[in-house]
Amino acid sequence: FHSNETRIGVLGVPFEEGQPKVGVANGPDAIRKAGLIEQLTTIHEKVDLKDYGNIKYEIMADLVDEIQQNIPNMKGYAHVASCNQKLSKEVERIIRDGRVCLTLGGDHAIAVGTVDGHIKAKNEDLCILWVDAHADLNTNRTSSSGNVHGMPMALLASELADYWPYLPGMDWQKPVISIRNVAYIGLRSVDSYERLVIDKLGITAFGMEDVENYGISTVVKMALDRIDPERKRSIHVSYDIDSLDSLEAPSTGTSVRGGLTLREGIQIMEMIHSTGRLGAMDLVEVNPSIGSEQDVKRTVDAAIHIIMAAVGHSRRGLRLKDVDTLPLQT
Ligand code: 6HN
Ligand code: MN
Ligand code: MN
Ligand code: MN
Repeated sequence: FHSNETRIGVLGVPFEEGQPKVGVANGPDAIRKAGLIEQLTTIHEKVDLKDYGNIKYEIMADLVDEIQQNIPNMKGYAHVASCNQKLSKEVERIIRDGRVCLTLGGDHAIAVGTVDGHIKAKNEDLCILWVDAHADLNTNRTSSSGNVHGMPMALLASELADYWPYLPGMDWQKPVISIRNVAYIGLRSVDSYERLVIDKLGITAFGMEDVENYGISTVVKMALDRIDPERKRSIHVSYDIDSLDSLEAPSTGTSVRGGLTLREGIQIMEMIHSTGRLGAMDLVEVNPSIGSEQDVKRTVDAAIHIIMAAVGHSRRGLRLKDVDTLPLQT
């Protein structure tokens, strides 16, 4: 089933304070420059696309000094809090405008804002598919890096709220999503405390060995059975490009070999599209400053393929409307 109108809003978030590598802030522009917007409008005649440009935020000045003393082990905290507050509002506005919100990162710390905005716009329960090599489930106590892009899922999950200190400047963010409504696909680099949380809370987590054993289609079906059993929830896909194998997506900050093929990555999003309930998607961690020109091209191109699948591009080709014969020679 494809409704004949597709309403999409694209939002860029040039944010890189959630991790130490320079360049991931240029992800949105690299993806646009490679032709994303033009390609999206070719999916079919009825695509209504609006590019909201790149987000701009002002840092909450009062946070800067206070935070570094009071919240240990969250690098760039003032930026993370400030950017996500603005981002949540923007995502909420785009979804309320009746569009699927497509957010281009930036590092994965921005998922705090996109998921929050999605929850606020839909005002109902939501489910999350987290496609990633990593679980992004660290707290500031368990993280060995202090990089907030390894923490967004722990900030969002209601079950983990008690494991955080008071976070000034984050009061707008309510950790209301239950971890029972979250499924991971693609895991292969999980920290010990993250593993503990996954086991204790019984989180739905499909690692690469599950993809190997069951195949990607079955994995996606099993994930949806768990997080959206009644097939009624709005789906949030948070797609970290490092879920793909390093050969498919070399230009990313925390690449891990042995990952998804691009075919598997596309298949996931075709299946999500066919539910008709994709509400928002993040495509994060494309870093055009990592690797050769070829590497960057390949990574950006993979990102575009995945996004195209998410919004209805079919590998079977476009079905012509009201045409069922070939044109004759004249
Ligand atoms: N990402 N688990 C590691 C950490 O630093 O907490 C890696 C996190 C990677 C985060 O790729 O979005
Ligand atoms: Mn930086
Ligand atoms: Mn991630
Ligand atoms: Mn990752």
